[in-house]
Order: sequence, then structure tokens, then C-alpha cells
Amino acid sequence: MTQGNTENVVNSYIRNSTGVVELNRPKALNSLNQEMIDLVQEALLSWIDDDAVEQVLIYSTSERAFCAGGDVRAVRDSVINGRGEEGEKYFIDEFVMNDTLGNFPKPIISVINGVVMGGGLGISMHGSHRVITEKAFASMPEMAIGYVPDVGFTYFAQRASTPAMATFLAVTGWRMSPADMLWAGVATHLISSADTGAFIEAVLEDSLDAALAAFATQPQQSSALAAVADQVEATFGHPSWELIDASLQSHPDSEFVSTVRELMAPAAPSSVVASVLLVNKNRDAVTLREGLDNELALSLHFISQPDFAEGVRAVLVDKDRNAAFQPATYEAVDESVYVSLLDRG
Ligand code: QUE
Repeated sequence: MTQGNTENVVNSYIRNSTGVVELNRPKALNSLNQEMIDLVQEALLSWIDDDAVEQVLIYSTSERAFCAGGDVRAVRDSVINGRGEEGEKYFIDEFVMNDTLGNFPKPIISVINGVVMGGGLGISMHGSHRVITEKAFASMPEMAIGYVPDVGFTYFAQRASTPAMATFLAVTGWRMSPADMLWAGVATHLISSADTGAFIEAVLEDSLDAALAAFATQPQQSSALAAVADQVEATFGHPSWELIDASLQSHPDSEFVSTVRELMAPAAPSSVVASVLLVNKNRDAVTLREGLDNELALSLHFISQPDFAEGVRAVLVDKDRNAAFQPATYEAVDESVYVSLLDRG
């Protein structure tokens, strides 16, 4: 147990009756690597049955980021250097941690200031309290790297919101504002970023209820996501990309349709087709673990495919944002591959 050590990528310690997890890899915007996942999981397991721990608090030492996602650069390196099993282990372990968070028998409070994407949502949204600041923004950006939405998002988001909205967020990578996060159920409370330190102190020294009573506030802006909810419900509530696309083609709100087309311009067609099937499959999942297993079936497939290495290259390695995905068109994607992967009983 350590506190304030700048060398460790995760610091965990108990203060009063709170188990604290401090994400501390600020130069990488806290993107989660294998070591961080191992440390978080180890801390959580040690606190489950420890009566001295009544709640868990997760926060970041970075003012820019809560957590920008998974360390997909490292996964890409493993895959292209013939160590694919390291990439597989990474996602298997990450999803176990997500499930531990989702089934944790005590309150888990995340304090989210700055960016939260992908794996960052996975480490926060399954907990009981997702406290954001006005500087928080969230997205599921996996379409751009030839991957699929994971960490339980395709299970969680359609229960917090609706299946159509979860599909929309997953395939467009829509950047959620604080108001959007609260409206969609990704966040539960809002505080001012100026009060982050005082809020954390109040949680640790007083109580969660007292901290929320003292600092929780309401968003200044309205939710742009709520403003397109009717259009999303009218077009994204279908079980395949082909049907959603047809619905978009005949939708009367051309401004909404162009927004969707623009957001999806960098998307890998295979990722989109698979993601719509995945969200639909997870409508029927009974537990988070079942949802994660469906995501894992696609995750382990996608990281072995050329689109993933190419997408991570284009977005995170060379940063040219000019990925050459194969196939490059939706018509050429073989949907049956993903149907089979999700249909393994
Ligand atoms: C899709 C992703 C990720 C992403 C961008 C995408 C992701 C991730 C990061 C990221 C961002 C900034 C960093 C960093 C990683 O970006 O998973 O180390 O400094 O971790 O389009 O899935």
C-alpha cells in the first residue's frame, strides 16, 4: 500500500474506511496497461472481505485525464511481434477487473475530471457512483482503431439508456459532454473541477453522502445527446448495420444524418457491422459477465485482424488518421463471421 509515490502507475492505500485507487500514469493519460490492471484487481480483491474498507474511491493524478482507454499500442506491439497471447491476456484480465467492479459489494466512487474513453469507462461506469466535473468528456472511440466496444459498455449502456442509444454511442464514438454523460446514465453526479480536491477529502474524512450534499451541482448546458434522442431511437434501434443504414438513408432529418455520417467517416466497416450485432446480442445477456464474454469473443478475434494493427497505427502510432481498412466498404463485410463468434452458446 503506497500513497503519493510518483513511480507507481497505480497507488492503492486505505485511508480511514476508504480503499483508494490512484491512477498515476499521467504521461499516457492513464491509459491502462497490464500492470495497472493487475494492481487495481489485486487491491479490489483485498478489500472485498475486509471490514475495515466500507467504500472504494478511484481518481486520477492527471488534471487532463481520468483514463484515455486501454494501452492498445502495447496490444498492437504484442500482436505484430508474434506475442498475441499477451494481448489476449490483457483483455481477459481487464474484463475480469470490470466484472469485479460491477459485482463489488460496497460503493465504488470514481471522480472523473478530463477525458474518459473505452477502458476508462470500464474502470468507472460499473461502480455505484460516477462523479464527473464540467471538464469531463467521454467517448467509445473503438471504430477508428478497427476494434469493438468492450469493457462491459455494450451491456451497461443499453441498461443505463436504451439499446438504440448504446448502438449510436458505440458506432459513432460521439463525444459526450458532462450533460450527455448524466443524461445517458454514464455519470451519476456532477461537481465543479475547482472542488475536486475538497470533494475527495470530504469523501475520505467525512462521508460520501456529506461530500455529495456539499458539492453536487447541476450542469450549465443542456444535453446535445438528449436533443437527438428521438432521431437516434428512430434510426439506431435495429439489430444490424444494414437495417440502420437503410433507416438513415430514408430519415427526414438531414442534419442528424450528416452528423452521423461525419462521425462515422473514420470507422472500420467490419468494426461497425460487428458492434451492432454485439449490442443486440447483449440485450439478452443476464449478467455483466455474460456481456463481457460476448465482447471478449469479438475482442480476441479483432485484435488478430489487420484492421486493428492498422487502426492503432493510424490513430496512435503514426497519428496520420488515414487508416486503410479491409474491407473498406460495408457491402464487402461478411457478417456471418461475427454471428458465429457470438453464437457459441
Ligand atoms: C481508440 C482507442 C483509444 C484511443 C483512441 C481511439 C485507446 C487509448 C487512447 C489513448 C489516447 C491518448 C494516450 C494514450 C492512449 O486512444 O484505447 O496513451 O496518450 O488508450 O480512437 O481505443
